[in-house]
Amino acid sequence: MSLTLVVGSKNYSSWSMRAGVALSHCGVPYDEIVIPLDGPDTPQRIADYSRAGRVPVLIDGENPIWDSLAIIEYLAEKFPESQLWPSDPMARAIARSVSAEMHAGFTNLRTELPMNCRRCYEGFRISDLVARDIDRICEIWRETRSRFGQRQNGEFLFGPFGGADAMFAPVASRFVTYGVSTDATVTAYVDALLKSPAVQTWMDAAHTEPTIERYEFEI
Ligand SMILES: N[C@@H](CCC(=O)N[C@@H](CS)C(=O)NCC(=O)O)C(=O)O
Repeated sequence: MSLTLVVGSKNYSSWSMRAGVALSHCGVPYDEIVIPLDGPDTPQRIADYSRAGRVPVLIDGENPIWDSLAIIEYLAEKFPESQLWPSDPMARAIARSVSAEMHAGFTNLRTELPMNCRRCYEGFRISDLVARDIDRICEIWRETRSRFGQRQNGEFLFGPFGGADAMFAPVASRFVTYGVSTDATVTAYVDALLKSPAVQTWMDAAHTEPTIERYEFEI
């Protein structure tokens, strides 16, 4: 069966990044279709692959899977050797909980700090609502690092790179873009995540894409 991942512009599409990073981590062959997010035909091009009208979409053979977290779950089942979820049931449940929390929440951060992998906005003012999202994200990272990641001698939330890290990769990119400063534990995790091979591959591709003016802003 052939795998095809349909994503939006890599520099701006954070949901695409989550699926793309997870699939790249699996180390299996796949085709990729990148749909620029600003074209007049963007909705139609996306609709060709998903009636939900959103990217990412993973197509396995003839079958589309049209949501980032559902894609990560599918990859974890299809490629168990990739260890996208921890083997311990409680660690796995917590990895899924924090991934679901990311998927369903942090709306203020996602709205006010859009992903832009190749920009660094100096002096960006973080609103109180976004600061609340950032505090909760850092709390998740500190707790999972101390309870699971460090105990496993890994650099990531649950030890080795996994699905929860893929879900938070666009947040790590935003921390750099918007100059979010935190403590040593969080900084070390952000560094490790951004240096991980799957994230690097995504960011390198993002750097070569055309700019979409309406997603850029000056401060
Ligand atoms: N819950 C979905 C959200 C996907 C989503 O909102 N994707 C955006 C791009 S990041 C999209 O497809 N936008 C369509 C458009 O801009 O036309 C997921 O997790 O995959």
